[in-house]
Amino acid sequence: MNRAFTVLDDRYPTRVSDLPALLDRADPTVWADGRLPGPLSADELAAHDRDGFHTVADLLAPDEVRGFAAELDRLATDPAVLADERTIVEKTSREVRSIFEVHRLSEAVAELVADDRLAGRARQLLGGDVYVHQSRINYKPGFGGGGFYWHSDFETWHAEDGMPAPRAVSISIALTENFAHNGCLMIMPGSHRTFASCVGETPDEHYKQSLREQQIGTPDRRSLRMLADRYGIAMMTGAAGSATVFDSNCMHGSAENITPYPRSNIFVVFNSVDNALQAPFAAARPRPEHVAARERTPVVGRPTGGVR
Ligand code: 6CS
Ligand code: FE
Repeated sequence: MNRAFTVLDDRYPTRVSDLPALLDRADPTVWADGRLPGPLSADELAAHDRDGFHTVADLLAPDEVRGFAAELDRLATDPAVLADERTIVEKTSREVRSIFEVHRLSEAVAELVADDRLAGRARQLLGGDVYVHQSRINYKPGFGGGGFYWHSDFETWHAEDGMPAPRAVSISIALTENFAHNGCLMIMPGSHRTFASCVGETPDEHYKQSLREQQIGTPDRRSLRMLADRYGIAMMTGAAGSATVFDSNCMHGSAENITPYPRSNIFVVFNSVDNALQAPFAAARPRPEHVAARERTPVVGRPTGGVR
C-alpha cells in the first residue's frame, strides 16, 4: 500500500498515521439544502441534520413485517445461501450473522429497497439519485449473538472501499422488537460531525475478519471517551417494523445479545451516484462487489404500497 501522497488532499485521512485524531466533517449531512421533495418532514430533516439520524416508528406495516421475517427465515435456512460467500457466520457458534447483497437474493427485498419509504428518503437526504452500496440482513440470535464494536461505517468505506465523501445513508429496519437489552443499535447523536481518524494498517482481506469482529478501523479509547462525553449515547429501541435512518459517519455499535430474544434487521446503504467509489484510501485492494458495490445503477423509484 502506498497512498502517502493522497494523505495531503484527503479530507478524511485514516489508518495512515500512528496518531489518532478527531477531525471536523467537511461535507454536509443533508445535501442540496434539503430542498428535494421526499417523505421526510422539515422537522425530520432538521433532526437528521442535527443528530445524524432519525427514526421512523412504523416504516413497515405488521403484515409486511411478517412477510419479511418469513423471507429471512427462508434465506437463513437455504443450503445454497448458506454455502454462498455472501453469508457470514458467527466466529464461535457458526450461526448466521449476516447475509450480504440480499436485494439480489430476494425479489421482495429488491422491491422494498426501491420503495419511496427507503430510496425516497435516501434521495431526499443525499440530494439526488442513489444506488445501493451495500445491503444485508443482520441476525443477532439470543443467548450470545455477537455485538459490533464502536465504529463509523464511513471510516471503513473510505479506507477499504474508496468512498470519497460521507454522502451515504443507512436504513436499518427492525424485524424483531429492539429492546435496550437485546443488543440494540447505539448511536452517539451528533457524532456524524466528527471524523475519528483511526490508527493501524488494513490487513489483506480484512473484511473476512472484520465482518465478524472488527478490530482495525475502530477508534482508540481516548477518542471514544471524548466523543461519548461530547455527544452522549442513544439507544435505538423500537417495535418490529420501525427503522433507524443514519448518516454514514455516525459513531455507533451494539452489544452482545445474551437475552433469549433474537434480533434481526434488514440493512440497506444508499450512496449518492455523485460519490463514486475510487481506489481504497487505506487498503491494498477494494472489497468484493457483494460487500461494496462499484456498479452505480440508480435505484428507480416506486411509490409506496407496491410491496407485497
Ligand atoms: O464493513 C462494513 O461495510 C460494515 N461492517 C462493519 C463491521 N464495519 C464497518 C461497516 O459498518
Ligand atoms: Fe456499522
